[in-house]
Amino acid sequence: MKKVALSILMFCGASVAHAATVHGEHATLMPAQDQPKTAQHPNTNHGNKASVFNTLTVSNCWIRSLPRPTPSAGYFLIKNTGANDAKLTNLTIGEFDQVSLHQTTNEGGKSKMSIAHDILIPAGGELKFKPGSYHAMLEKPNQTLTVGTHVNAEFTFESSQKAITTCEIKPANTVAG
Ligand SMILES: [Cu+2]
Repeated sequence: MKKVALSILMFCGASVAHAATVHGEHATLMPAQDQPKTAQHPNTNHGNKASVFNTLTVSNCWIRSLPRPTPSAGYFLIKNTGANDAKLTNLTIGEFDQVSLHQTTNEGGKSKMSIAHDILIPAGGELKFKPGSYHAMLEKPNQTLTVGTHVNAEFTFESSQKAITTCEIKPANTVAG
């Protein structure tokens, strides 16, 4: 109990300092979720557990811009503040008709990618999707995406918890995010 009270105190202290000084870290604290422009949720069946225990967040999401109909890839950071390990099972991005979760591995100097199973985000830990590793394989784009714009992405975990974030369309030659 003492520890909890202390954390709250520290949090309040931090908030005051935050208000008094100017620094631009808001983005990492609060991912923007209001993107009315292309908000088309194909899945209206949101599990009611999802909003109650929000221990999984996704940030820093970006998508490599490639000319249609070339498949592209998406990268992001998943954080798990919960007490249990989490498993990512699905990702939906309305602008792509086919989205799958892939893993690039290196076997004897040969790069190879395959469907990723058991994508584990450890309790209290994080997992980064990045070039050369885990990535979202984005196929069958249904519209042209402009560099600098954002699209909505909805992540589903094994617990049926969901996380929603926005992904920035970045130039094809982007190295890492
Ligand atoms: Cu792939």
